[in-house]
Amino acid sequence: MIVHHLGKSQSERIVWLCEELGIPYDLRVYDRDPVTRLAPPQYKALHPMGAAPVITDGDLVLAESGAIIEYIVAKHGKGRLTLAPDHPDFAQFLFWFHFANGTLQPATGRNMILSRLKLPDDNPILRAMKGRLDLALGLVEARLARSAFLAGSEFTTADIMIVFTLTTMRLFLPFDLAPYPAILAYLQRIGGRPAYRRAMHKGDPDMAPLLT
Ligand SMILES: N[C@@H](CCC(=O)N[C@@H](CS)C(=O)NCC(=O)O)C(=O)O
Repeated sequence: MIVHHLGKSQSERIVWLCEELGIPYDLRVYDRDPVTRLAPPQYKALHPMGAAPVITDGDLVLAESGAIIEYIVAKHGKGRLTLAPDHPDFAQFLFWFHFANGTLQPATGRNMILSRLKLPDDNPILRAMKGRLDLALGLVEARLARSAFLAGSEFTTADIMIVFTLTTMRLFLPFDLAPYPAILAYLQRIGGRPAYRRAMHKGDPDMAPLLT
């Protein structure tokens, strides 16, 4: 299996997952275009959507973070990093796994695009979208004030899904985590994981993870 990692992107999740599982994989790293910050043509050629992450596994070309994570965990996880339906936190696990890329990441993406339009601070769309992001971050904060990881006491792929948005995404949309002490404490726990440190070092050796 080849993990195609676009520098400073959501594909860091897949490198991290492989490191957590300790499975063999080949890593190919691609730099973003220095002007547009988009994926280079070689990356765009991998999949019709042209966005990171992408993996190739034999003839299979698979995109979309959630699909790739579910694919790898189903094939190689042996039950690790997920919660089974009979686990008391199963529904929490599902909620947070999907919340990460279904709500939080799109909220940051919309704010990133709006920030480029240089709208006045009182623009109603800007305020509404900022409000949505604050609401989502507040929900994560409340969850992490009560449990060590998103699904509960166990580290799962829900955590692997969300950490990009709380860290590397802030290169593209700077937002202050000072009002969210439980998120900051959580990021310190994440930064203490050897697999996370290995993944970030392999994928983005020139970047210190944005854990504060
Ligand atoms: N929902 C998709 C989002 C993919 C996405 O937007 N990836 C960004 C990286 S953070 C990308 O490839 N941007 C560069 C580009 O579009 O050229 C996923 O999670 O896989």
